[in-house]
Amino acid sequence: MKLERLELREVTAQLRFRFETSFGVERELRKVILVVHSEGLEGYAEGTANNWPGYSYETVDTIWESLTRYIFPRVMGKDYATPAQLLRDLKPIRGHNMAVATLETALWDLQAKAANIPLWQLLGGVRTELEVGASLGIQKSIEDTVAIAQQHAQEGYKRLKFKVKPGWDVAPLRAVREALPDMALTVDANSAYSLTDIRALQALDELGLDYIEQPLSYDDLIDHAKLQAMLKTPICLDESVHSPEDARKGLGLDAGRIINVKVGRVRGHLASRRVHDIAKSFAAPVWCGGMLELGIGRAHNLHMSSLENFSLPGDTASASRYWEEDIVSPWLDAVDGVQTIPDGPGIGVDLRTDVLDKMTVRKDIITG
Ligand code: OSB
Ligand code: MG
Repeated sequence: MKLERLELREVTAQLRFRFETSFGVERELRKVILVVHSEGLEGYAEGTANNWPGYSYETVDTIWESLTRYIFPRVMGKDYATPAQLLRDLKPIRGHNMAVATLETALWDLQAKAANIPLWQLLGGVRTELEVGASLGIQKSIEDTVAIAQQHAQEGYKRLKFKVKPGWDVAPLRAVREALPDMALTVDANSAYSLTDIRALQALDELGLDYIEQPLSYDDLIDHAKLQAMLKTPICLDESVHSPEDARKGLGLDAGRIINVKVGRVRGHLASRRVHDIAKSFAAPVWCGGMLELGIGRAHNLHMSSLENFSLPGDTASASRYWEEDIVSPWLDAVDGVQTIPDGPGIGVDLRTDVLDKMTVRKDIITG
């Protein structure tokens, strides 16, 4: 896969709902889209950072800068047999995992297209039908929370995840639990708590949640281990795991018992697969997280979720839940809470260049 010509774009898209988390509100999203041209094929990737450094220090702007200033100059014109070879050349770049993953995942798409197989097969996946969940933002009231929970349960989602923060946790979840006694429910705090909030966390522990996602700091494993020892509910690590090494340490310390794998956060598909393998060796399930992706990032997430140990529903909900229009066809929509991985070569979706052009706010062409 010779890196002959790269097309980098920034696009904007309006979310169909207001998405509030403990770190802020998302509405108008900016995304980076990369098309790698190589030997007559096109590899597609999406940068998964958000607009603002609330979830991660990486943003749309840092992805753009890292790719154009540090990453592309090291690799342009080179010929890579595998994404692993690319990663070796990018090893000196510390961090910027979402930027590295943008190029790495495009190479996986290319490699699968060159072999004329779907990406899930190249990754070693075992299933093409995926049970999916939905991640629901903080609502204005408890009634709104119960209503949106019931709506998504009716649509067939297999697990509902609620964003929480101190002061917005036990009461809304208790109301949802009463309305949906048998539903798989989880919460995601995006690092909003500390050990001094133990009373709220212990009250959540009584609600029969499948897991509590990233309650404590993004860079912490020690306090998560202390908290896990005090809870029946498994902790699921998200922000704390940036690498397979972090997964080994986190699970080894019993800082959590489940991992949310986000392809960008851990540096791409190869690292995601390693996190998956390490979790499996600890008998810990993983699931695929989301970053409010457009169709390219969503397709990559679906392919990754085909691996065996992705045994819990992911945040890989229907694309039409998020967007009026998407940049790929076909639509990546779940039917009764089940997504089917697109079957064509590579990520298996076509770019809708008309929509992409309409959403594009900047564009750069890099040649080798
Ligand atoms: O913590 O999982 C998270 C979105 C942006 C940043 C962080 C997170 C999320 C989500 C939404 O929960 C997942 C999705 O629906 O794509
Ligand atoms: Mg999360």
